Amino acid sequence: MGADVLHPGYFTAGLAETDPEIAAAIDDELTRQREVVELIASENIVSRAVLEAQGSVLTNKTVEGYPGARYHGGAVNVDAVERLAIARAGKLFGCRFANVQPHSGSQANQAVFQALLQPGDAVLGMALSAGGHLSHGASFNMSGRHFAASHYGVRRQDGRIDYDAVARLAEETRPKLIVAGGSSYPPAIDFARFRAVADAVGATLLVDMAHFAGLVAGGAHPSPFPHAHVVTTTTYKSLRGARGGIILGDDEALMKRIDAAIFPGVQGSPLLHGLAAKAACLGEALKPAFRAYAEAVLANARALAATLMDKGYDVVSGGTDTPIVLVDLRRQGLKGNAASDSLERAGIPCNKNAVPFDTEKPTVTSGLRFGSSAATTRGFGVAEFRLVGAKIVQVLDGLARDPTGNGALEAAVFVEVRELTARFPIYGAV
Ligand code: DSN
Repeated sequence: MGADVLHPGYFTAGLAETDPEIAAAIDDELTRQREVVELIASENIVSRAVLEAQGSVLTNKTVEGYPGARYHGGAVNVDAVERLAIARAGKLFGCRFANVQPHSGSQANQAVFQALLQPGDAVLGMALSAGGHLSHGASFNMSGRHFAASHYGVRRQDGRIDYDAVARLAEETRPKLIVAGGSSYPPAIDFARFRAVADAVGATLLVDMAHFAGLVAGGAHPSPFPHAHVVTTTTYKSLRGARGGIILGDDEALMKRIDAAIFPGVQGSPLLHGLAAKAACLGEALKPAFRAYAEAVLANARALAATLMDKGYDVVSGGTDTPIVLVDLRRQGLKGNAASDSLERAGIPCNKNAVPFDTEKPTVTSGLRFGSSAATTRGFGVAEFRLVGAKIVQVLDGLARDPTGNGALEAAVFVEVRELTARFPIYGAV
């Protein structure tokens, strides 16, 4: 009896036929992605090839362990995929070892903590409120609950890390691990300075380059190597891949501990379809065209920052060296939540974000975080980012003037946004 008798259409019918509700939601999401100017800094638009790898039959396969040393049989093809992903990650970032199994950036960071620390050990990371990430020791995250986390911030006058203050904190708290990097810190980080601080107290230096990894890959941002002992990243922001994480390093003994921390320490079976998608995105990032993409992401973010500043908006740190632009709305008297809702209704999704020394709750905030990676992928250049910056200002100025009556302006801007995005189609013209 074939599968078709037991469950007709199982291997042949598509989602629209078998589950119209889910198919409709996915179709609607494609329409949304086609129409809006996506400025959420942790998003991108993957290639058709990456999409194909992510949706491949590798989702049927389960293994545990690493290539050549699996706990399940039938691993020959996924071994080849994982070996390619490892080799490509090492070549792209110029390091000797890579673990490509983390399901996410948070799990990559968890594995580093698990590999290098005992519960209760001291760690030092950037405060969430200053632009750090949950997994860098936030009190409500595993990294802050199980470890003695201290935090450095940024200077009030320029929104930048005070490296002398980091050095003092490290002397006081004697961390075993120092984390550099964050989720909303636009300037470049002085990796050499962090390494000097780490060396002075005998700490390991972890650089989390999730937001600017694509720029490092494309030569548009300094590399954390050789300064970092270990580097984590996600694959789906400026690196332009499907969702997932990677851990990189040059120290064989340390990376062996990381491997054991990912499996069996933090995760079980890797997501093999995701692993193939990572390999595909790394392959794309190794091609010469990716360098032009990385340079454009940076130029576009800077064009957006400059446009907003020209119109009187405060951009934290006065610009950016990454895809991130962080806007402080306090001068306009706006809250981040209302501002992001208004921009979403105008077809420009972004996220509300705390700014340094914010007094609003995380669900409200006084800021907005923009990222240039996704719109750059669809072909936007500096001219389009200036135009989008002007539209953002139009919407936000309107909201500041009339907090409850901005609907007509939002709708008018969305019409212009649709006209703009229609000129830069994704996944084929409609
Ligand atoms: N780390 C989160 C962010 O920056 O939005 C998700 O990737």
